[in-house]
Amino acid sequence: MNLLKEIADLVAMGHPDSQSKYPPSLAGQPGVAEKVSQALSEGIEPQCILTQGLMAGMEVVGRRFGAGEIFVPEVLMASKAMKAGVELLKPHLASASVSRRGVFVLGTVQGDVHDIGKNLVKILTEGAGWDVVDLGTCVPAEKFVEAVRQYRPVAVGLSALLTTTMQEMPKVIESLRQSDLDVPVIVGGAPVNESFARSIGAEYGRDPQAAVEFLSALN
Ligand code: B12
Repeated sequence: MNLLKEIADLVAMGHPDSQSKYPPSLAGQPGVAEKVSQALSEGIEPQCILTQGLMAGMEVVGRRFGAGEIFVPEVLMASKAMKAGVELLKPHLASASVSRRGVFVLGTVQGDVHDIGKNLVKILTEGAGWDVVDLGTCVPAEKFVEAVRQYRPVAVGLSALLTTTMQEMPKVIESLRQSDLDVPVIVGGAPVNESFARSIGAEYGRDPQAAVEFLSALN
């Protein structure tokens, strides 16, 4: 669908909305926000806009960044553009009518500032009925322990986007176990996979839906 491709391209170019002067070639022209609104009003499924529009654009950014074709400032603009779209989708992805099912503690591990994926997990688990305690980014193991003591969640979700910071995940699990907190943990993020998750005693979550299914199976 053309509109979804346009949204993906606008994310990749880092143009959040018509107010944004970045990139100069698109100043004053509709950005991600306007195109997402248009897609919603045309009745395109919010989930489709998310995956085939916003996330598809971010995938392109990831490839270009990895190949050294673009740098951190461009990636930051793309993240801003993606967030502008996610904000508009939020009310459609999260339905207020579902009954509350328990607490899910979520955070990006220490040393890691990536939060786009974590925020999507938050939106979709909240939408499915969990009260999400979002500890944010760069969260040290002790903070997870404190939050589990305080909120007694159904489960904990950890996100990491760097091969270095995914090594924090076993540390969090270790700290929870040493504190006698036997709470199930689900881990996700681009470098994480099934076998890594299994090796540290956690469940693997490829995407936010995996977190929803994991939580549903527990509760
Ligand atoms: C955006 C981005 C940034 C932005 C982050 C902005 C923000 N607010 O998040 C900025 C510019 C700050 C950034 C910084 C850096 N980044 Co960066 N970044 C990216 C990029 C392009 C996209 C990540 C993203 O948001 N993807 C979109 C979301 C939706 O996908 P996702 O996060 O994977 O989440 C999905 C799933 O993984 C899953 N999920 C995620 N978490 C969880 C948790 C649970 C519980 C569950 C169930 C599921 C789940 O659900 C999500 C939806 O499906 C990736 C490239 C890539 N392909 O991942 C590089 C990437 C992750 N970054 C990279 C690097 C190297 C860096 C820097 C070190 C660069 C530098 N030289 O400074 C710094 C590190 C900063 C730090 N200390 O954290 C590398 C990592 C390499 C590696 N293997 O370790 C990557 C892979 C780029 C590359 N190809 O080289 N980055």
